[in-house]
Amino acid sequence: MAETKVKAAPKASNSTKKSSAPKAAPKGKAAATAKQPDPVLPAANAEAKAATGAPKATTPTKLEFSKETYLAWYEQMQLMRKFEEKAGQLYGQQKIKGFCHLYIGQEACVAGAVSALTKDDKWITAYRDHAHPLALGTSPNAIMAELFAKATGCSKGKGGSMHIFDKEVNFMGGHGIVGAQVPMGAGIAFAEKYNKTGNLCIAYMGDGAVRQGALHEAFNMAMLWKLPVIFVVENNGYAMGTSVQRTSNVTELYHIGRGYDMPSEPVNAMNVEDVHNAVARAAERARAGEGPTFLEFKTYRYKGHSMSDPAKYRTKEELEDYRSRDSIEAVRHTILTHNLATEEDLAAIDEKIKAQVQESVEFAESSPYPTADELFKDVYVQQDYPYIRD
Ligand SMILES: Cc1ncc(C[n+]2csc(CCOP(=O)(O)OP(=O)(O)O)c2C)c(N)n1
Ligand SMILES: [Mg+2]
Repeated sequence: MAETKVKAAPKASNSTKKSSAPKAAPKGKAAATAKQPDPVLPAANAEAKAATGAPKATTPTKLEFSKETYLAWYEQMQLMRKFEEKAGQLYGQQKIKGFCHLYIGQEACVAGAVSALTKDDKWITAYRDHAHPLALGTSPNAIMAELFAKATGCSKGKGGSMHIFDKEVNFMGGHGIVGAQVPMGAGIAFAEKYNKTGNLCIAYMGDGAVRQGALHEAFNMAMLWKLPVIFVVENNGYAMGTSVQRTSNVTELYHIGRGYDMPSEPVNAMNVEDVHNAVARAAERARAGEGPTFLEFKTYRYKGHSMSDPAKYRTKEELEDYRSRDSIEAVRHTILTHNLATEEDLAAIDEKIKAQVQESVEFAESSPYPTADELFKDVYVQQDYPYIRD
């Protein structure tokens, strides 16, 4: 079909780009405006699109999920938060060294996906990576020991905070190079498709990663080969101290999927139910052979980028606004309002988590450091690779 020729739209300056559409929209293919049905956004989520401008963690009047699911979400998210609060404290005491990026505030991004996927699906993410394996079932002991760089850590004390791995729960890391895990996620999905396993890969990234070239190459191939992959951008508004608005021409990041005709949705990720539903829809498509989905999780990190960031580039009001919609508080509220459990039941879960976290610290403290002969192990598959010399 011949493309309809359209006059170039006037170039938008930075300050006016959001309202700079040409006055008379030209006829033809390029005349689509925001008011017309979105060809990429699945109809089922049209409401979510409208809602995500101002995400609110709400208590549903009618319950969509079982009591077990709500309690599992509560427990998983509390474990993530309490574990990381402790890690933050220990970092302050210099017991944990090096880099340490906390996920506090973003917990629903992981909990809602765990409940929507199977145990055999594969996971990969960037360096903000403590919460994913915790929710997948990696022992808090092994993660805390890794933060302490101890031999009993899940990466044998050689990876640290940014390189948590656990094959047992299909967690493929833990990657420090911004965007590197995006093509790797596509590659994992390729393997699943090639081996006809019926499993998929969920690949998380930060908003900083969507401006990496590797993402675009991976998106193209994933669509071309209809790979069973769910790409998730955890849009917490900032890449280190730089806001999305200052670095991206396209600030509704899910629109980036459109260039590849990839089904793409915004998701209010302060709300665990919304996360579950979006991931479940994407998983259904992936398993039906329809290929990838790009989900933009609108979320927020309460702490700075890393432990050395006082986060002076944002306002107190902005932080408080997100805190007031905290996903854990929302789930707690739902559980209590719908009598799924009592205050005492939740307190018992909190106590259990406190003990688990404490145990992980004791385990890490009392574990040995790796020995010197570990230095060249796990670097190359081939142990006598030419670059390794005595
Ligand atoms: C290729 C590359 N460039 C730069 C860096 C330095 N760096 C580390 S984290 C980061 C910001 C990434 O932010 P985002 O993707 O939004 O993830 P978030 O920290 O918000 O989870 C940058 C630029 C890096 N690790 N890799
Ligand atoms: Mg970010």
